[in-house]
Amino acid sequence: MSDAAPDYRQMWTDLGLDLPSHDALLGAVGQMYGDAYLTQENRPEGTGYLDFVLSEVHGLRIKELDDFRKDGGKVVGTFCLYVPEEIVRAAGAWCVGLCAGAEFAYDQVEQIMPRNTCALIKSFMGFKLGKVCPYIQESDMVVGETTCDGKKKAYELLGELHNVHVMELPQLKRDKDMVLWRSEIVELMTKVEELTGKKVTVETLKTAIKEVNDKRRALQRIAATRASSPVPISGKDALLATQIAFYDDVPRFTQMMNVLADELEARVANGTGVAPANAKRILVTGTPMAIPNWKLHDVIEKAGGVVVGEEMCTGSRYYQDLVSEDATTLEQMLDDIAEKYLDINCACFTPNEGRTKDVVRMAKELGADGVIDYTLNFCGLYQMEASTVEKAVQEAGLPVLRIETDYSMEDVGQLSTRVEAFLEML
Ligand code: BJ8
Repeated sequence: MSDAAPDYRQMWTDLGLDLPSHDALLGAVGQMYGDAYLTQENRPEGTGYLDFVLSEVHGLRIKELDDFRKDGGKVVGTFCLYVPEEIVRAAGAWCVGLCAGAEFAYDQVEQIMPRNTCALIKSFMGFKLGKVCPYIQESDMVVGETTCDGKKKAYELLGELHNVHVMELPQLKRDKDMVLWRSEIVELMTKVEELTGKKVTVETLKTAIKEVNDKRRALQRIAATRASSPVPISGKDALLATQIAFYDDVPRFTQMMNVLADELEARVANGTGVAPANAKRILVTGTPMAIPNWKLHDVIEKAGGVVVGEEMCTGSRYYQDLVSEDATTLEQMLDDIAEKYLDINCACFTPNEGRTKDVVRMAKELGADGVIDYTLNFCGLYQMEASTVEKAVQEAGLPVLRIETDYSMEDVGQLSTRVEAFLEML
């Protein structure tokens, strides 16, 4: 993590962070990063950019957001894939995914929400209450969404502390649901336009669609190389690339990920891998792994397996689909955006057959030997869906291991034992 450079400390103070708590958080994340990432061997050189971004996660990137806002720019924070970054950018604002991947200030969180709330929700409230997240402090507006019940109610609590706008996400995918969803996107557009004082135009939206598509295309290139054996990049590094996609500068990130993809394609061509060709290949599916949640990937890869894909919001759900670039009118572009985003397969939808199909398709395409279904404790949606996923994967001839966990490190030993046994059985 970044050394506590004096200029950053002043910036953090001005943002209202609690410096001792913030130092403790950065220290803990730096330790986790070192253990999980810097111990890897034979990493592609292009992952140096990921190391750099992570080392400046609360430093340089926050300074960029800070400078942007001092010049009159606006920042919009999000917690979910359904918030269209294209709309935010087209109105002249920047979009950042907010921190929700580590335990912090749970004692304060549990005073206002039940203990048996999922770690992702407790984490984002803890970051806010514990005053350790500079991203939310830099966010002029947070956009929430009516996905699961926990998040829905958590946004009410967050709304007492921050400017929050909630999008109503339908839970079915019928024509009338699309009408509602499109109207929510138009309302978001109006909200961001009010925030920035800039109108979304055909030109700005076209540019934003192209920029965000290019980012997703770069991640698709990286994902495609993971079908090779030996795998040219670890699951941990590929996961980190997707996590960083949510908050890094879009054109710069795209450029650097294309450089990484070039290197990975060359590695595939000459047979260079990060893991031996006989390492067991795992597809992970389930709830998102928000930064700095690297726990399961670390356990799998330290046990000798290699993660070849993530069917999750910090994985294929983020980059597999693009918004059409053919539209010439604003109305058509809004239709295309609504369609692309409603296509995401979150377990908050009923039915959610698209997810099961994606898991089976990805497992085949990536040559997976097994699937690990990962769910955060107390996430009823993904826990409920686990048996459907398991059945479909088993029918496709692959074994499944179900994992329910949280962000604490207490169960790492037990998880390792279960994962090792699973890998051995494959
Ligand atoms: S599109 S997966 S990012 S809602 S883990 S908070 S569901 S109780 S994160 Fe999600 Fe959007 Fe869906 Fe993706 Fe609730 Fe479950 Fe917690 Fe969750």
